[in-house]
Amino acid sequence: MNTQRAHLGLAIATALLLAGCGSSTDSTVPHSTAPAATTAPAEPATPSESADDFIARVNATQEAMTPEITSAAWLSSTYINADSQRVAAAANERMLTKTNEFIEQAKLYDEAAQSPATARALHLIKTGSSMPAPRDPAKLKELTEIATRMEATYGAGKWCVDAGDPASCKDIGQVSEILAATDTSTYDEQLAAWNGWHTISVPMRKDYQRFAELTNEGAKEMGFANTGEVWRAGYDMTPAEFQAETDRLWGQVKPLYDQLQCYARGKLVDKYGEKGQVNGLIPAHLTGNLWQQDWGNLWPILEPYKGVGSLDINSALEQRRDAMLSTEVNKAGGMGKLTAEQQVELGRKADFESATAMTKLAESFYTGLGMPALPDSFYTDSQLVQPRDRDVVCHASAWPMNTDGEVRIKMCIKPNEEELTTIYHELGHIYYYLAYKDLPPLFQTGAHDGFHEAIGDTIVLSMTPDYLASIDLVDKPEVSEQAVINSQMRMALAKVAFLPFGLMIDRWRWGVFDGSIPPDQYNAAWWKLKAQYQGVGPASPRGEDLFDPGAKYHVPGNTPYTRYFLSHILQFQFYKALCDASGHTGPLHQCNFAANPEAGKRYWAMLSKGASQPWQQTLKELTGGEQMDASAILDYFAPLQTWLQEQNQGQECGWSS
Ligand code: X8Z
Ligand code: ZN
Repeated sequence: MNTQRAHLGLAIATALLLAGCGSSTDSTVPHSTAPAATTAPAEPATPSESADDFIARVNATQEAMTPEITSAAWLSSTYINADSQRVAAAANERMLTKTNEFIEQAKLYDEAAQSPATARALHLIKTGSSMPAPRDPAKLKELTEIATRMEATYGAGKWCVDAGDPASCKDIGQVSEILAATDTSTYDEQLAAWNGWHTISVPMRKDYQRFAELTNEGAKEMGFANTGEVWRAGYDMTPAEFQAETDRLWGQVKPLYDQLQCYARGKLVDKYGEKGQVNGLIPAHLTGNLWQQDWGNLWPILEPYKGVGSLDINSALEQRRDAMLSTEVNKAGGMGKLTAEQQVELGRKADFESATAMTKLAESFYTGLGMPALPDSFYTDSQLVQPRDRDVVCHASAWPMNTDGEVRIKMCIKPNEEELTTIYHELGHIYYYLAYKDLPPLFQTGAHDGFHEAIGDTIVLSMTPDYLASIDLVDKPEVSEQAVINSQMRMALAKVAFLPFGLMIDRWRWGVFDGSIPPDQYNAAWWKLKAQYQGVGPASPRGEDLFDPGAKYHVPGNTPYTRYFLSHILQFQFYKALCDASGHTGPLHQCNFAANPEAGKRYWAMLSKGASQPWQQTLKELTGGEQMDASAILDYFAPLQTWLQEQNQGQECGWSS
């Protein structure tokens, strides 16, 4: 579910269930033994029920249904088996049916006079669906089966080097480790791992085609042209205006991305020779990341000034985990006293202690701003490390289990920098849930989904070298121009590299939903968009027998993705506003608002508004402006952009897609 709004299922999204990157009730449940829904759009609102009463009933229903639905979804994501899926399917089918019923009823009040709060709630009901479901019960059931199957296929996905030998199979964590080791894995090893992971999505191809047909049918019944239009309707502007907004924002940041692409490509060519590029494109398997969305693992190749201002957080986290293991081993009387099985157990214990310590570190940033401590149940009920005995969906997510502040995260944490920042990201969702938990359930979601994704990332921007030193993750930072460039590059490999990726995934899905990308061009269109936006290409042609979009979680998981692009613009706006509130003067990238009560107060005030008002108003209250705007990210990276331009002088930058 994920999704920001998903509320009563897929659709109403508003709230609950999916508000962050949460579960997937909406998208995953397999098939159901629940009572069949009726084809009728639901009982019409009776004349005796006013719009206010209708909204009160939706809120009460949401509050009542949420715990069971989220529990079922949680089980099916943390214990992938037929039973958990059956239970989740039944819950999901009930929820989808209810959602369709409420959407139909909400339309009956289009002309009625109503309070602003009721009008807002009605609007959210009609636009909050990420998986519009057909009314026909048989088709609704088929949709839930497909969605469940796709997510389970992804969650259990493995690349088996030798098809006959289960011991040769690698899960996403193991494949990612091969790609991440850009300084030790060879070109061919990275290529094999990348190709291997992209075999897991081949079986999803037919399912995705049918999924698009079925959700399009649901969208049309709701009064939209197709599913993509439903997704674009959730931004307090028309779908067409929203699309134009994303083009405008991309136009603002593209010159910065182009410089980074050019610099990275040059370094890859230095390392790999002509194999370091494909017609000006960066080879997809060489970026240290399965999807080329975060280039942080290219640090050994792209570090501007070797060793200046050590920012090796990975080593610090690994050392901490190893120290935890040593303590455990010593307590047990030394390694020599332990059986192989006991050694594995102690390793697991150290993994769990390390993951818990990393989570508490992230929590301390939020409490330092004056936000509440996480409830005890967060630590007892979250999944922090990957279980050994079963398949789970490892993709990180944050879950509101009810409408009253019971929250959890689901991750497979390892001791490295990428995972640490993901914890900060997930806690952003969690603190949003906690801040708006006293609003009516329909308003318990982000101002828009990009806000939800930006909360934790804004905190990550505040993790300057100074801050990292203050929590002993790096040595006292060096102050020099070279250190600034190194630190900016570290951030750009995560934030700037991401921008075109954040845009292209839904460019592809919008095209699938509106029919401009027909099924026999799924893969070709995917790579065309990757070339156009990211300047990335495959090492060898990818045919239509493959289904490369399915190898990225959010496609089988049906999580709209433009939210992350918006988040990467917005988080710099939030950061600037909180820096201003904390009294920061000087270059934006040097600001660290940790422990500043004024910043904390203003942030919490924004979070507490949830979706109770248009996002433009919420943005204005924090930043003073009503528009998403890239000037803050450009201001932040100004030193790096100048440096990149100098480095790239004489290079032929750019590519043709
Ligand atoms: O999916 C996520 C989060 C959960 S909302 C872990 N993110 C996107 C991704 O991994 O593709 C965070 C950044 C982008
Ligand atoms: Zn998220």
